[in-house]
Amino acid sequence: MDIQNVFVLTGAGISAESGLGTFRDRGGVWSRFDPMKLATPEAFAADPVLVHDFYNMRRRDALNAQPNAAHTALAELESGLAAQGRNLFLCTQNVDDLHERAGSRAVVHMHGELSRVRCLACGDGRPWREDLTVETPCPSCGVAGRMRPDVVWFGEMPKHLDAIEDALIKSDLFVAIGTSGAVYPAAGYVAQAQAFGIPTLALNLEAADNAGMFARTRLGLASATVPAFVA
Ligand code: BV8
Repeated sequence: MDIQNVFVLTGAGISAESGLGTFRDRGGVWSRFDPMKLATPEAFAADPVLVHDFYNMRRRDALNAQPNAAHTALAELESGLAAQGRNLFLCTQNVDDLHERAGSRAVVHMHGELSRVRCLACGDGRPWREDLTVETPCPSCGVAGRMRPDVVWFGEMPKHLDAIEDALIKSDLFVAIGTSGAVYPAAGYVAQAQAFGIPTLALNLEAADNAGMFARTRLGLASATVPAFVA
């Protein structure tokens, strides 16, 4: 089969070997922190300082982490396909920047990015800065106390959904890497690919919640399975 467009969806598992915690594995982020107290708009309204501290901790961890062989392999896949006039659409649920730091040029962060903040008063989005606190006035509208992490919380609309759906329909291969298939709408993409007759592949450490939806699965560490897939 001639594969022109590859759609790759990544989750926290691809960054696990870089030392960043996953969410639902044993000892994962959500087993240590309550997502309803940290990753919802209501949580931010209730305690913006607690939420900012949580994301500052995640940001520091991400800055101290290095991309691993799986991130690098996807960057090589992107450039290799482009050299042949073909395309990789890389959609990540992750909010870290390890794909970019591994060399990927086009990364779609459907759950937003740790490296960005957004003003709730005027909507202005901008890079996060070390000295930024909850009280920092927005440089665009001047309102203080309304800057939030520019990530997508539970109950919020993920970003770039139209571009994602468009790329998914056009893809010739759907690959999910390091995701538990627990969070929607991302977890539903494999079912959509199947419905469109698109071949599907899961590269995961263990069977995901939606494992039954994949035509093929390769279990193992992403740092081994992704380079093997790309080779
Ligand atoms: C929304 C961002 C309205 C900030 C996160 C049906 C349809 C639509 C919505 C819903 C629905 N049912 C329920 C909902 C609501 C909800 C939802 O899905 N809840 C779940 C818990 C049931 N969804 C939402 O609220 C979403 N918004 O629905 O808006 C809408 C409606 C229709 C259509 C569109 C929109 C917003 C969800 C985003 C929430 N934000 N985080 C932050 O990071 O703090 S959630 C969080 O989960 C992260 O973003 C994370 O990326 C995401 C998914 O987790 P995974 O990446 O999969 O990580 P996990 O730990 O779970 O799994 C890791 C996997 O890796 C494991 O399988 C493990 O085996 C594997 N692994 C580990 N190590 C390795 C490895 N694999 C390979 N190698 C290794 N070394």
